Amino acid sequence: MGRRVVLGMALAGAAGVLWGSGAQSAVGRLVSPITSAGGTGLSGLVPDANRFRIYSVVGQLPHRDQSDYRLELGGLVDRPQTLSLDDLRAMPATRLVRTFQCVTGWRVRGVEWRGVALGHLLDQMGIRAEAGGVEFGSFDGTYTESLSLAQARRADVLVAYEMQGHPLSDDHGGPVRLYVAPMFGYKSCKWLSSVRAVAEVTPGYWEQRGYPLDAWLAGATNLPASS
Ligand SMILES: Nc1nc2c(c(=O)[nH]1)N[C@H]1C(S)=C(S)[C@@H](COP(=O)(O)O)O[C@H]1N2
Ligand SMILES: [Mo]
Repeated sequence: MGRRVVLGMALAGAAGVLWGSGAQSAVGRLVSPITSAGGTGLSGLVPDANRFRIYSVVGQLPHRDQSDYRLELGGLVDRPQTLSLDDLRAMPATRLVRTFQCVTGWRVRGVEWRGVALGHLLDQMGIRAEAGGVEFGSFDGTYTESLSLAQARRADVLVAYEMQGHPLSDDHGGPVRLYVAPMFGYKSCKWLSSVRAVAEVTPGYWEQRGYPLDAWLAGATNLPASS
């Protein structure tokens, strides 16, 4: 475990914010822990605008080598499959530049993401008619999220492997995370390990703890969780 992680955990507690990192370069990162309350990073103020807070509900940063990474696609589908990072990189890529926003108030403008449209994977999986939702799992062993099928098919929902022109780092959920551009950050499951078609939308980690199922940012064209 790196020095920054240890320092961040010592100051921020076992869960929640580990440190803040700059949007512009992963190299120019500063240790910038803020007070954590129940793992949500609720500090009552935004001490440092335009910086990411690094979140992990398990209190550590899971690591998976790029060559060992696998994404399990399954559930109510005709073609369950396991993809490597190379498989994902060989698919058509989508680039998005958007503001990243946490429901606790911090935001980072102009963040560049690159990855595969989740809808492309859903097409490959052959979603069965009885499916209504998509469930996401993390190799941190704890975090979950979900979207309605209609939400998951939006062109601005990515299975992302690059951020700011670099491979996605451990702290931001690499090698692969979900990036749900039109919604608050908690939908964007880090350390993504599985995508499963399910009968209906199921509440994820934070939703079981009170966050709303629909997490639309202002200005997004909304599709309800039930659609
Ligand atoms: N596996 C996992 N994914 C997660 C979280 C988490 O704690 N664990 N936190 C969520 C929340 S609340 C936010 S705002 C973003 C933060 O992304 P970042 O850590 O890259 O800043 O990740 C989301 N995805
Ligand atoms: Mo968040």
